[in-house]
Amino acid sequence: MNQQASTETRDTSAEPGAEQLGLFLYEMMLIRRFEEKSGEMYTRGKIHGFLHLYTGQEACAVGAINALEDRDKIVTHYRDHGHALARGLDPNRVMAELFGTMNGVSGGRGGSMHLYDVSKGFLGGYAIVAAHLPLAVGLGLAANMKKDGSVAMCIFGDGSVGEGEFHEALNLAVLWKTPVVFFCENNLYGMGVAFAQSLSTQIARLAEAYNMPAVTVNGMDVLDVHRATKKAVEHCRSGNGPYFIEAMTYRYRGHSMSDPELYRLKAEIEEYRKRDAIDHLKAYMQERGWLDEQRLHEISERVEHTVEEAVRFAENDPQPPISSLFNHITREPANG
Ligand SMILES: Cc1ncc(C[n+]2csc(CCOP(=O)(O)OP(=O)(O)O)c2C)c(N)n1
Ligand SMILES: [Mg+2]
Repeated sequence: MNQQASTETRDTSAEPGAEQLGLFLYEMMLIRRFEEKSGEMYTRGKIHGFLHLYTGQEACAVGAINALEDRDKIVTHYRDHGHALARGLDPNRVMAELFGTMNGVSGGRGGSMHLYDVSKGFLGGYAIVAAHLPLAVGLGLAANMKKDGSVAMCIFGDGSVGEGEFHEALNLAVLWKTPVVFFCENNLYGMGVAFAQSLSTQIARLAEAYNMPAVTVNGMDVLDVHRATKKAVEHCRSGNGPYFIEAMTYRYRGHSMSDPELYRLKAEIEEYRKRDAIDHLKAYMQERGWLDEQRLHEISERVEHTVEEAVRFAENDPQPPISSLFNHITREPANG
């Protein structure tokens, strides 16, 4: 396993330049603001049900998803807002889905955990831990059978490793040589148990046990994530089978909105906030003269406008009618 991805000898001319990093910064700031706003809307009673915020993990979504092409597919877990936004789903319709209204990306029927947009190859957030890993293997198998050159990205949390599907999916993906990038967001906690108290080894080493190339990256550094994911995607697209990335990251907020967070110290959160991925990227760009006050101001304004517009859209979007309650539950018989 290569834990030194950031210090590998590499061709720096292929690194993202000023323009691409400006886009990464915009997306990361958009996700951060969108999540803050979602939290606010939840406490105001506009969003019901479960809400898992992605704050702190932005570099993972942006670095990984920007390594994909349009023809590629994504399946992810329930902490999915950041992934949807990084994939270019309409923020208005994502917010509407959180509000449960008609023009939400899933018609208001899925909510926060089940964002979906087939036109973007975004095949869903999944609420059941690890249930989507076998689906990714199926997507990879389909890509091989259709020979369409697509790659499936499967994003999941560290909690998945305790599930049988994790092991079944990794094993089959290798045996069937499916083009799947397994992207694990190791934020150090499941719901309330520290990862260190539940697994005796590193997650990437489990992938190695299944004969899958695996790398551990700094999930608080968008460049590190992007670099590793590009390599992984290339590996998969070239017919070499799956690839595993473990991104070490941290969530700043509780597991969901009703988490008293008794399992960690506030000082630990503060410590990770000092390594904030957005601050890190800003500093990187400033050092190179790629980000001045004016540009940062423009990006912030655009973020603010997009999020305000998303809330306005969702607030004015109607609830699905009661008559649609049973739609999409059973299929209409073919002959009426
Ligand atoms: C099969 C299954 N068991 C339990 C749960 C309840 N549950 C929801 S989230 C979660 C923790 C998952 O943690 P992790 O995969 O690390 O993701 P994170 O929330 O840290 O992003 C659990 C146990 C579930 N949704 N599915
Ligand atoms: Mg976790």
